[in-house]
Amino acid sequence: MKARLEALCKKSIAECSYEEIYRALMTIVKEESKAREKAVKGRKLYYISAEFLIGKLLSNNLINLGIYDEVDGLLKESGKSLAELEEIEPEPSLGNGGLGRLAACFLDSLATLDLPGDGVGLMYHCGLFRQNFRNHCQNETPDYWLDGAQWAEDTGKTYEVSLAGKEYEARLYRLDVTGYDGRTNKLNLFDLDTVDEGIISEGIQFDKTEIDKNLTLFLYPDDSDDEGRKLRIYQQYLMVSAGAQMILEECEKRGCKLHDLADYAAIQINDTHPSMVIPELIRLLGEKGIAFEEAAEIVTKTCAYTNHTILAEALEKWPESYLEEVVPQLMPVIRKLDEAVKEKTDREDLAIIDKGHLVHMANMDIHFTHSTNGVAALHTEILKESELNQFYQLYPEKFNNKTNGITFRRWLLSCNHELTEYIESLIGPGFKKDASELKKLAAYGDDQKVLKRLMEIKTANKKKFSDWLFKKQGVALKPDSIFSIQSKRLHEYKRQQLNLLYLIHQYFEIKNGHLPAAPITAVFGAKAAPAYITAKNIIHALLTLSKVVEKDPEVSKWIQIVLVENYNVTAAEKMIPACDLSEQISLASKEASGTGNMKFMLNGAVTLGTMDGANVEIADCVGGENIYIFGQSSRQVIRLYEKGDYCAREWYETDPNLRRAVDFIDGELMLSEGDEGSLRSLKNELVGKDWFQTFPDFNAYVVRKNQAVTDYAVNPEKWAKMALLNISGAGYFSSDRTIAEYNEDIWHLGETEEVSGI
Ligand code: 26Y
Repeated sequence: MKARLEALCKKSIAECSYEEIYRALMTIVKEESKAREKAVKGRKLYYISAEFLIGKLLSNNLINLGIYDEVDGLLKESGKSLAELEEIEPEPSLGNGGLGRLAACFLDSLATLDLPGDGVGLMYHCGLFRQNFRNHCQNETPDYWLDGAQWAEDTGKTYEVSLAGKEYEARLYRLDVTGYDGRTNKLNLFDLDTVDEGIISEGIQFDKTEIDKNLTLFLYPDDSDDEGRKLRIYQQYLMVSAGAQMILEECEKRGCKLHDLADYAAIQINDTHPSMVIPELIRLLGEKGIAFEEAAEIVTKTCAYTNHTILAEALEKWPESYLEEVVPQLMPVIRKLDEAVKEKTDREDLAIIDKGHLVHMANMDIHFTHSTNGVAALHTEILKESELNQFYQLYPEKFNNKTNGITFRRWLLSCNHELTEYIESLIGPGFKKDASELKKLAAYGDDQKVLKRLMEIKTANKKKFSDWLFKKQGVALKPDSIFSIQSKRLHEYKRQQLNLLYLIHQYFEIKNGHLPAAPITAVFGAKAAPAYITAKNIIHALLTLSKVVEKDPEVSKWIQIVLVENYNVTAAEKMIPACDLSEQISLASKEASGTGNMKFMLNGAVTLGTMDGANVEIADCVGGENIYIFGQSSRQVIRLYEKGDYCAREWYETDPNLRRAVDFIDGELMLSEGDEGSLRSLKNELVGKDWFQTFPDFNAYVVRKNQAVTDYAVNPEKWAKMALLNISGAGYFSSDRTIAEYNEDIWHLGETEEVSGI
């Protein structure tokens, strides 16, 4: 390895700059990955997704290729460190949140399990915006992550895509996805050569009509106007049309007669963003001489759909007129699909095109795929019993659950070396390939030596995170305080505002001499969608409160509030190992699964959460005594919505503690630091609406969180044991398990199946 590196750099490692070492290692990784490519037999998966939140690639690839320790040692010998080397790698900006990170974990697990499965998506030039804070507000700037050496390679292949009647060339870029001791699969990303970062001005503004220049600039461009919404359709179609052509081409190369497409390809549609792949495939099969009915059947057998939300606003519905303008070639197909449905049933809520001429993408997915899955047990139950009940009645056999998972390579082995090593010293290395072996850790639940060491590792990780944050943001943290962390997209349903209310409540308690059992460090990581005003107001309130607290020496002894700027995978890798209390406080029924919750538990944090999404299964795995659950149940929440008589103002008027906290938001102190309009409007939103029912859960949250803080402070052995049992109970949440289930129930990769009935 040493010789290879030095040959590439043409000098000794000690003499190389980090940039030179990085490029040389990239070359070596690419060569090693190539050696693990395998021919595909039978069915291959294509996971189509608008997001792939893959994170930095170097270290993860070194781990998966089994050469991390060797490289680490070599660098150390020359007075260099892998940790510093990692700093120079830009994080790919190809995703936003859980859905994108899930796609990345899935690619890792597919390759690790030696299953043939590629990703298909878009090569965004700036992806998701970069976040910074100014005047206690979120600002957005473009993230030019493509500058510098690239993992993705230009394949030289292009596909013609017709958008609004004009022809464009989609160029295919490819990057390797190598599994842990596994094969190499590919992530396929499309782009247009004509896209021009030069048209970006004033933050992340650009001309939305110049499609050839703007098409792949940003992920989720602002859709608050018609042009923005159409741009989303342009993007989606570029992805699915180029993707569908690539899939058909690959299958035909492997000898597939397109009548047998389902024997060669399984296509997983990640939420509704890639849904147009259904009519696009039918259209392409039609061009190759396959009649509509058969084409629709083939596509139904090939495709499967994953639902990630029950929030109505995230279930895409496009006006027929937009589709007619951007993808006129698809409309005849979509109308035929709609007619086929209408022949079967006249229920309006099952239609693809509704009376208001909106095309319901999720409806098309459920009718014309063979599988619809939710992403956690509770979520799937809610889909079957309420949100999609009409579909469940029609196609009970299509519905199934696939509880999400995370790859332990990135979220333990790579981000928490100390803990990994220590676990290995206790139970051996088997857990790295078979996560269920983590269970063996439970045997150490009463071993004081082990518990003590576990807490030492946690403290070391808190220090590391604190040092990193100090370098980045100039903020110093107290490692002996309890680190409560809420990191996830900023959204009202996730209820960062409930955490805000708790912190204000604590402010008053401290002022009144009721001190918490331990000092609390409340850490947030969250980006708000640029057009989502309430989300931005919540960020503003948190930043303002952070300043108010900081300025008050009496309170700042006990509470510190920190928002990590530009929260992304890299930041998460620092934050998660440092967490004591994992905040998973969404309104029950609203968080489909959550995956951060799994990452935190795996790294020895204890969850404070509602019975929502995968929290329910986490509680199952660790037992009720090792998790802090609070709040209304999903049943209660759903009933309250059905009755429609939730009145936030009543809660506000009858609960003095709550009222005190809410009034503080636009009280004198906050106004002395923050913006009146923004703070007022947040308060009004809460008192006048509180659509995600923070008020009914407020008291339970305060009580439960204080209980956790007290346990942490007065009963450290109990806390350490809970942490240990959380790690040992995390095995179920490996994405290897999830992918094995998808494969078993939906994909059957690498097998050929007799085609019948077509
Ligand atoms: C187009 C727009 C409306 C939109 C943009 C992004 C819609 C949805 C999304 C992203 C959704 C997302 O990240 N969902 C999360 O998926 C995770 C993986 O299944 C879940 O764990 C998490 O609960 C869910 O919020």
